[in-house]
Amino acid sequence: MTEITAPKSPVTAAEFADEIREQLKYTQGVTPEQAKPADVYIAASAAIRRHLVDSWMKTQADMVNGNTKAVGYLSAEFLMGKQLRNALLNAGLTEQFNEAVEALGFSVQDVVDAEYEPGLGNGGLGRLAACFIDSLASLGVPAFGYGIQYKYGIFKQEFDETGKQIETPDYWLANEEPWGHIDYNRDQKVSFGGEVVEENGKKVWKPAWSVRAVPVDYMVPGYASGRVNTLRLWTAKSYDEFDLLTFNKSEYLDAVKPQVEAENISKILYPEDSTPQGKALRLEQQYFFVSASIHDAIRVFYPGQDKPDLTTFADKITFQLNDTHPVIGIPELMRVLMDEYGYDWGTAWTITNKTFNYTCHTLLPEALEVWPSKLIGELLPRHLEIIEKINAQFEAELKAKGIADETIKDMAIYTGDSVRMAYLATYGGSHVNGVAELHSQLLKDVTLKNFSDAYPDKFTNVTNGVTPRRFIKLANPRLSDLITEGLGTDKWLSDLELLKGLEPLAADDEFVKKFAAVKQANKVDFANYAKREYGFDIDPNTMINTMVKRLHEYKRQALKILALIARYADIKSGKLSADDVMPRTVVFGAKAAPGYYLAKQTIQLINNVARVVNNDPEVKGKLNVYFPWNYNVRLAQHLIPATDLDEQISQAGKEASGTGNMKFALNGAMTVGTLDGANVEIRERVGAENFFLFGMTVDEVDALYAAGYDPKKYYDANPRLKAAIDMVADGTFSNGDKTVFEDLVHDWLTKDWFMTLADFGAYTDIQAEIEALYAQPLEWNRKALINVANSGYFSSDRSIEDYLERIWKTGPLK
Ligand code: NBG
Repeated sequence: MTEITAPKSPVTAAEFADEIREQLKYTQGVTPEQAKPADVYIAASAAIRRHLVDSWMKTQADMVNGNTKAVGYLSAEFLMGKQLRNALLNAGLTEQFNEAVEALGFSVQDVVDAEYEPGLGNGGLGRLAACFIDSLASLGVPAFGYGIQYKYGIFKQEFDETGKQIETPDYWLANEEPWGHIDYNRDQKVSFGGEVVEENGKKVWKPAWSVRAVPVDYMVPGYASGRVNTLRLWTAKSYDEFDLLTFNKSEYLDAVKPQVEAENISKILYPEDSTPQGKALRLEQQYFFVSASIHDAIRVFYPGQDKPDLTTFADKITFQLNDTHPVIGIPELMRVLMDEYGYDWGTAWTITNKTFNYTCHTLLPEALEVWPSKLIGELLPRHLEIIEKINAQFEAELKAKGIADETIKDMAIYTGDSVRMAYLATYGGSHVNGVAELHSQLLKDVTLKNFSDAYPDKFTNVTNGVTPRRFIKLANPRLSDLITEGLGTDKWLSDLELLKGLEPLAADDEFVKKFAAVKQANKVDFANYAKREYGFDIDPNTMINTMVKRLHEYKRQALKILALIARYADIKSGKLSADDVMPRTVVFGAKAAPGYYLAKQTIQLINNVARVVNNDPEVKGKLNVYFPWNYNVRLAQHLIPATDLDEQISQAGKEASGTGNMKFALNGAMTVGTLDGANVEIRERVGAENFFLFGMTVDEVDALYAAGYDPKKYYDANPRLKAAIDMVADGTFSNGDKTVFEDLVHDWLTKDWFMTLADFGAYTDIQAEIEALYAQPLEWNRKALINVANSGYFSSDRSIEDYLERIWKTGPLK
């Protein structure tokens, strides 16, 4: 007997249809006959919200009245993905919805398609934040996600006819957005600029201008927990309406200038920060959401109190700093406690230090934010003073620990010219964590070594995870059903380690065949989706080999494309008969930062290799390359379940964790990867024999750097590598124009910072092993199933449990 624990809602499909009708009438003002799918989408969303609202209010009341410390997850990004299906799942209304929509005469697909995906994040970091708030709610832990409701999320990616990436703005709020509730009555004032003066021996900040931070609240329903938390995204509004006097002089643009400037703060995710104005805007954004959130937490936890006892603040809420973006919250809380509530420095420091913790998400030194002191001084003069004082206290503390002056200088939070936000976060909070074991170790050994030596107890690890609700249940219903069948329960959705129970079934050929059939059906689905959405003709009977992630040199999309070109060259030169080639469809998905030249060249190269290869009759059906544009959560949900082989091929020591790797393993893909980030832990769990490992280790990479790396040597020594690079250089993929990829080729041959060329041989060697296994479908699927069975650890529920135990020291609401 299969035990089903998914939440069951008391409402029937007919009742739910009535609720949708009511919303159509009272909020949309249309009859079901007049309604479009988009109306039904809005009405259904409103109806679902009504089912969640009691739990939402109760969760808030229990949080404020009880004595369970809440979590405030401060993040500049929340890459939520579409909301409707997730809300239905967690509210237990999926079936009722499907039936109701059909009863109303609509197609479920049309209604679901009417939702536009918000892109309020860049990649892994933003998607992790979304997984974490899902898990917090599912575990019943009281929490707020705090961030920004950007008007424009990450750009929409298109490709022009030459294969170049074109960025267009993504105005996701063009149509009604039913999930966020804007709450003008819970606004906060956030101020900037001006000067600090002394009044009666006290420092007083006299800001020059202010914006109104207005919260937009999203319900975050837990799965089967009865709890609904809040994601509070701030939007910036101007206090100044337009200037009527100026307007009447017909100077229309000038009349709205202050308003436009204020509202620019929440206009766009990650404004280009290569100019001073762009830098200022980023810092304004960061301070904007963090200041509003701190004040909001005080409002929530000390309701109606003029003189709250904020010495208890750290018992009410713990703030997690998601990377360096919210770190200005440390001096802000100091300022609030001292200047607004009159606490002395020491008390304020104790509270602040206890309240904050910091998660670092990178190993690239250039990704740790450093702000020019001048900029902070102009925008936040009081904060700069506080930072200077924190730095002085820090130096004294280090001196007292007997640390050498040279080292103290290296560790400076404030150097005079600049402020190092990662250092401020490390000193200013109680804990620092990396996001995979290897990453946390490298933080201690390299990136933050001095800090780890001085404060060893602060450092810990929490390996990332992903939510099984969205990335298995919603993305892969067939596999979900099979897992439930195999385990005899669907409890795995809230206890993913139960997947371990599938391991014995890997010995059962009948079960493995069912598992293979699930993958095959998903591949057919994906082929249809790719046809419908992109016009691609993908053959679902080929191996689907996927590489999806941001485009960055360290992730080494170049390695994949060069290996692919080498394979193509083998066939063209007759070294390999096309008949001997195992048919493969390679799918890329990646956005490059708009100003990142080499990354954009790589995109252009992939597109042009795809054009040439896909149009070459000699390799037809053997090798195909597709690059669906605008990779996002929705595409991920379609592509991951259909993937046979996943690529996690970053240079060892560069990918902090990766979370795509977890999603693929959980959906029964095999991984080819380096010993980097969470790959290490995935391999440990699924077993070395079930993971295609290749490439240099961190130590080997370091040794090669130290010895002096010369990529040209690898080019000269490996004829296949040479042939591939020569084809790029000679214009094979650019209609004979040798200039198109010349910079890329030049970089490979002279710099190759992430050692793509050095790992090329190992990477192409392991392809034989991959193809030999793929030729035995039963064995391939057996291993893929073992991957699923042993990846339960990579649930974001487990990550959150680790945070609760190691860092936050709190738990579910009682
Ligand atoms: C990214 C890392 C990934 C990691 C995610 C989530 C940033 C700054 N970092 O390896 O590159 O999986 O964070 O932790 O986006």
